[in-house]
Amino acid sequence: MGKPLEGIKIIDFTHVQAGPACTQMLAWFGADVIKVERPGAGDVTRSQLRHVEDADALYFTMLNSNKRSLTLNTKTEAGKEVLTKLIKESDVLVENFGPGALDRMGFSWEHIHELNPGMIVASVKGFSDGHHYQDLKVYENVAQCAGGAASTTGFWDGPPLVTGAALGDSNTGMHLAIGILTALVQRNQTGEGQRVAVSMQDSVLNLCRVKLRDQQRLDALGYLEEYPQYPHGEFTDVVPRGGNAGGGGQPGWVLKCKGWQSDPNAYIYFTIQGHAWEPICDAIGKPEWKTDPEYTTARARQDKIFDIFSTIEEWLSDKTKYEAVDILRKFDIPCAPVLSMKEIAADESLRKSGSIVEVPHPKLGKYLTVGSPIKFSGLSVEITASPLLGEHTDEVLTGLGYSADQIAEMHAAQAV
Ligand code: CAO
Repeated sequence: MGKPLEGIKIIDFTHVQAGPACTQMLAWFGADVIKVERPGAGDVTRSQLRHVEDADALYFTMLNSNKRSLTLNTKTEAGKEVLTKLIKESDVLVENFGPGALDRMGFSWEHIHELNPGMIVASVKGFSDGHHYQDLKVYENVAQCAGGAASTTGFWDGPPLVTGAALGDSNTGMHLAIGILTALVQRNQTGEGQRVAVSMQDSVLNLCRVKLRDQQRLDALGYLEEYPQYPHGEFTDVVPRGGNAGGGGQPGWVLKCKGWQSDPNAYIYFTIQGHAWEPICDAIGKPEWKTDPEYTTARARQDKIFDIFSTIEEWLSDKTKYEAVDILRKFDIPCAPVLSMKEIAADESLRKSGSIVEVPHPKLGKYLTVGSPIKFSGLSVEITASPLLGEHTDEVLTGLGYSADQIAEMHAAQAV
């Protein structure tokens, strides 16, 4: 069976993380993704945080697998000519330059649409068109702050906190991928391309919707019953940082297990799901709580939730996080160990499912990267190495009809 996106040609004008994460996923699913990079330099992440001298950094290799690399100085006439030809025969152009850069290059949406009416032009920007910050350049943590994640993450007595998950970058790329696929489906119906724009602020906000829910509840009630501040602490008029509290109707917390004094990740996340209260009492050796009206309902438990968590921590004190989860899973209690990256890298299940893969690479030998988190019954996603800078330049130019002499001239004309 062919790959679903086979035949879709994508000009990948992306760099750093937000855009590359999007186009990498489309490449995994079969699109021909041609990464256009500045000659001599390429995507800045090729050289950022290297761990092997003269080899592409993992930051680059882990966001650009399954692609081809074409070096092109699109500020030269020769480069513009090649880009024009590419636009005429491609389906999608994806970019995440700073605001206005594509227009300054001479490739406005109107011009691209004129060259190829079927083309989809997909962009990531920090803020959406017309937003009062639309001129700002944006990186990951800036977006986490602007999208509501930072003000609602962390502990109430500390500053706003960003998370290690790339909510601003990769998450925005995933939103953009959905937008591109939607526009491709619409093009099948109408024959027309369109612009698809996703802002990092909006993508973070989309994942923070429960906090917007909480703001409205707080406005109405003056308190939020599932937050640690309730009922003993104070609320102001803004959604507070809730530490490790569960964001839904099920109270939860990160609890210490055996060895927490020396192992920073000797913890589990423990959720007190309503229906699991009786099994929890049995599991932690507190059967008397099953019938005590002070404990039988979620509302009755709320004002002593941290005492309950302390009791569970006492029970956990002689169990490793793995032992604890193995006991609790038998009682149908939603929980998981807090896993370090070292543990995740070595996880046999993740390797078996293809969620973590080892990829051979000409300069790094091999490297570990994430595979597709989406599993299909009719597609097996194979991850191949990211391209070296300009690895496919001659191949792509030949495909566009350039002769060997013209390609040599092109290289000379584009020299920076
Ligand atoms: N040939 C010639 N010029 C090229 C080129 C090529 N192949 N590829 C890029 N360029 C030029 C662009 O034309 C642009 O030039 P001008 O500014 O002179 O018009 C420049 O390189 C790129 O500028 P930039 O603003 O994109 O790059 P930056 O390093 O200054 O900013 C970033 C980086 C990420 C802050 C900015 O691109 C941005 O805000 N992007 C949108 C939001 C985003 O995606 N952020 C996520 C990044 S991941 O953390």
